[in-house]
Amino acid sequence: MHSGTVALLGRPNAGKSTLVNALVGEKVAIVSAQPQTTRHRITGVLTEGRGQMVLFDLPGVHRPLHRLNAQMMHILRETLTEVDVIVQLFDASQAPGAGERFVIELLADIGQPVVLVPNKVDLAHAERHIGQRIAFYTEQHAYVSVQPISALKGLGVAELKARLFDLLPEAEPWLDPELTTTQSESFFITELIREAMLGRVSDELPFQTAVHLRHREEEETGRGALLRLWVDLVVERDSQKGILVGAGGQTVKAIGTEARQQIERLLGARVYLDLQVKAHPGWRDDRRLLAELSSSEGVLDPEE
Ligand SMILES: Nc1nc2c(ncn2[C@@H]2O[C@H](COP(=O)(O)OP(=O)(O)OP(=O)(O)O)[C@@H](O)[C@H]2O)c(=O)[nH]1
Ligand SMILES: [Mg+2]
Repeated sequence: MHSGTVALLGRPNAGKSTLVNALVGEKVAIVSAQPQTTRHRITGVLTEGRGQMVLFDLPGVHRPLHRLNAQMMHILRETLTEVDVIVQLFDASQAPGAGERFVIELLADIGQPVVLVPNKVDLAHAERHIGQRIAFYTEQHAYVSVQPISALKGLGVAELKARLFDLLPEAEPWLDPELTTTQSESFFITELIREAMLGRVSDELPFQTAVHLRHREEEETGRGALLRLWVDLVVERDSQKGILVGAGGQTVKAIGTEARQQIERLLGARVYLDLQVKAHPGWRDDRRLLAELSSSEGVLDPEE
């Protein structure tokens, strides 16, 4: 059997989280049309007769301007040095540029095999230019293979999976085969709320918003388990609160309804969600809040 770790590398919005969900066959990572959706290392686990693949979904590569972003890039760099195989994903529907060069630079001192994966081949723009876009990468790094895919439509994903298992070292699975993720339930809850929020707001606001689970209680009722959640949507400035609250509170209400339904579906419990919008100037540079926000993150040491 072949078992080991795989890191997902690429720019924001390349489709890394979509691919991790497609490989695992279950939703373990949130996805949105906004860049910088993933802020932590999310672990997805896939166990088959062939072995076990531990996938690390990572934040998209970008130049950090805040402590939050520096933390994101730090965990990314660290993960790249630890894994058995790296998957470098790019959006094949877009012309490469300086952002892509910055991603390739991260591979300069990396000795592990890297598989180049052009994604979004379902989009018309991707097909026409794919050869030339692949060449942009292969001229700058020695990839072990190239596998075009559509993570969204599932095209090429089985082929990619087979290639990745081939590249993993011969080893028995070391994690429980039933496991699909190692993140804590509380962390996944805040992620699902952030996903609902990202689907409702655009532009600069998503970068400036965090989800903070203040308190949770579980209760057994005659109708099954009830999960009560008290959650803050944290923004940078008082003036931004209005955007999330919306006229007559309709935006925060819609985010809450959407998130509650997702949490209920994925965790199989009834949920009561108290969602508040709060301003916390400078939260992206606040060491204490950042530590608290990542404390429930399911970090798995590949050496364990
Ligand atoms: N058409 C198309 N869209 C895709 C495909 N894969 C992902 N997307 C879309 O691309 C957007 C970004 O997807 P994500 O999976 O969140 O991208 P990511 O690389 O994890 O982004 P960050 O977490 O911000 O780094 C979403 O709107 C996805 O639905 C694909 O194969 N085809
Ligand atoms: Mg992501």
